[in-house]
Amino acid sequence: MIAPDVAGIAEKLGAAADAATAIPQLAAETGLDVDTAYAVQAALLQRRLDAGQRLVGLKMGLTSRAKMAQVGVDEVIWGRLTDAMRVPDGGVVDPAAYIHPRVEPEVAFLLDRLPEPGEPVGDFANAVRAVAPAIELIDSRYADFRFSLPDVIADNTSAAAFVIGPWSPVPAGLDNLGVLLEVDGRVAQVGSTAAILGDPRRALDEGIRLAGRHGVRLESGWVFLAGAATAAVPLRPGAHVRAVVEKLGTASLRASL
Ligand code: OOG
Ligand code: MG
Repeated sequence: MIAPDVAGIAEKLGAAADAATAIPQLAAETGLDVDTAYAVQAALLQRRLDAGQRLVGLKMGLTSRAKMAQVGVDEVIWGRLTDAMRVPDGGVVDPAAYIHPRVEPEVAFLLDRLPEPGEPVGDFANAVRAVAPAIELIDSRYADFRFSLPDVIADNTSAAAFVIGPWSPVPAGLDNLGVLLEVDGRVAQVGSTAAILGDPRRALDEGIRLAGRHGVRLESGWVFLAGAATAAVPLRPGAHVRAVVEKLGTASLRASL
């Protein structure tokens, strides 16, 4: 089989996001494996940097069983966040700018002093300056929100937008905080931060390890999304969405009509 066309695949995925138009899955047809899929993801990031965006962080995906089960992929993955994806807390997003947007509750970390590559995080309170409740808006560029592992990695792990709530100092424990996703004042999903690899702090170890395999080193000042604790729900026009994390507070967004 001829080597997959990394630049060509990245261009297809980037154009699909720009036009908010789904494309067919492409990993099976192009022979894309996980390593090559991360190369596509890097090319997609470069496309955004060329358009003037800035890399501001990293997101984990499929760190909870609820998420793995929802999408039928059971490996932890990671993607890149740029400044253009950030929506202010309480801000408005236009659902028509996306293909089939979904929202999910997350915990965000503001990174501080990180260990050398290959070393464990050790003292979490040293590595992380602050924590916050967050919402991730995901939008697979593939038809019907269906994909294989290399497909979703190439598609920057469905990253589309994110909202960070108020930052707090790192609390003593993060491993068993209640998580709610509310839509229009009604509870849509309930979970616990324990669903995120047993403790969301572990997501940072995994992020450092997995991104390090591809030569990416996390940086001080970056935002880090630990992965959703619950399944994601579709974002409908006009919806008001809140993610509530016990002890950390609330992040919210509104979808325009
Ligand atoms: C993949 C992205 C998963 C998470 O928090 O688990 C993710 C997807 O569900 O489309 O962001
Ligand atoms: Mg997520």
